Amino acid sequence: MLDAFTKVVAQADAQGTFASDSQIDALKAMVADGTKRIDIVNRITSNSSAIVANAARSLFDDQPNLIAPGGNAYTNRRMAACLRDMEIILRYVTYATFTGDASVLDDRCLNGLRETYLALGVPGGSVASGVGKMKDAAIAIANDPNGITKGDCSSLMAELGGYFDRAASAVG
Ligand code: PEB
Repeated sequence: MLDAFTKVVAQADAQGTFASDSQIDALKAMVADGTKRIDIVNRITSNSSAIVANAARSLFDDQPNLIAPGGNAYTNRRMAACLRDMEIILRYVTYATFTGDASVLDDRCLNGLRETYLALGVPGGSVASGVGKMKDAAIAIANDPNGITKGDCSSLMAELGGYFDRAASAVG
């Protein structure tokens, strides 16, 4: 598991070089935006239940076959597993956002997930659609200008969206 800083160090060390100017500039920009980054993680974390529940409701509205007999989220056990999976994915997206690096998401959540879903018969495209719904909700909450000092969060929102896209395309 790397963060944006350890990734730069690992890359530079592998080449036996000092960190480059552009790498230092990128990390400087990350530090300058650090409070915004932590605010984003905090907002998503404290709204995680609503983000998961609303995305799942909307997914089952779109794809009612999932909760009908024979569907992959049919029975309380599978429904619980489904909500838990969405929560796990959201949790790893917050970790990646926190560290500014996708490796924690890749290594501990997405690696092998497609194969797991194939083996279980869980429809990966439906999971991807649920992740897309969590993305929209998370960005709406994290990017809400009300009740917070206003600033430009566009690059952080693009980064956050990228982690959701990465999760969706890993299973979809
Ligand atoms: C991944 N999900 C399931 C299992 C595993 C994961 C390992 C099998 C074991 C179990 O049932 O608990 N676990 C999960 C994950 C990590 C992990 C992401 C990362 C660290 O450790 N069913 C649907 C929806 C979708 C869904 C499309 C969006 O119809 C999910 C939610 N996952 C789902 C379901 C099961 C499952 C298991 C229903 C149970 C499948 C079954 O037992 O038939």
